[in-house]
Amino acid sequence: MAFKLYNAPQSTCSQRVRFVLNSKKLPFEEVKLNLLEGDQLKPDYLKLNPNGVVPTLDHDGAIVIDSTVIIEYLDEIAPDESFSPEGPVGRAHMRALMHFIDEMPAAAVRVPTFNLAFLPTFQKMRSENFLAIAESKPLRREFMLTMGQTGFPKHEMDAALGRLRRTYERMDSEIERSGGPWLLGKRISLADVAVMPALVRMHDLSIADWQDLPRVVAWFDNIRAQPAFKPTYYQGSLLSERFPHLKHKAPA
Ligand SMILES: N[C@@H](CCC(=O)N[C@@H](CS)C(=O)NCC(=O)O)C(=O)O
Repeated sequence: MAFKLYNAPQSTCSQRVRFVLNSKKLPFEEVKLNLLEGDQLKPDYLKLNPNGVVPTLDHDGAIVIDSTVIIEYLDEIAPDESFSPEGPVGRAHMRALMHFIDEMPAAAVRVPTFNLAFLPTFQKMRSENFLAIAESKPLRREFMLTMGQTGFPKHEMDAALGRLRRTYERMDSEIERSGGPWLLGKRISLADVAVMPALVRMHDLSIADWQDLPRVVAWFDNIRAQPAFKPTYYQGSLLSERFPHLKHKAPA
């Protein structure tokens, strides 16, 4: 089996896939795209992924897109060290959580990410260049236009941070219900992997807001202690490692 992963080091969606590949010890070739330079919008890449986003997995020529779909696919074709509950009811619960995660934290985390890390790059552009980039994005056109070159306004930032806070509270109640330490109980699942990058990102941006939720604090320590964590978050995967203006804020 040969795997080629088109992705970006700092991309939260890519980090989900790298974590599962590393956990399952599946060797993969990594093609790194520069998202700020628009590699994801080039015609050859759009043939693989018409959404113009990373990640994309090429498995022996079969193209699989969308990070949640890719991690489910990997768990299906390499079922050792499974990340899915055994029964259909447990799997349905896991998938429902993954949908919640994609709608809530995975979407919300883009607002602080763009405002705090990427905005200075967009602010340096001539406005016609910025507009051309925004218009060329199949999936993120409106998001970019709403942000503009002045950034998301305070009410959008507050709403995103509120959605993230509600995610930590939901995680807390899921862990309490399942008995922990993971969202679905004793075994780590794809739902844990799906939410991991949002919490890592918020921690990296120094706006982690779950210290009053000890179950979530323990969850965060546990996921960072997984053997797959370090190879997934290799040098350059954290925004504070890439953007000098964030460095002074980086958490210990
Ligand atoms: N639902 C997609 C979303 C992918 C996505 O938004 N990828 C981001 C990086 S995490 C991206 O490629 N952004 C490029 C852009 O905004 O132009 C997935 O989970 O794969």
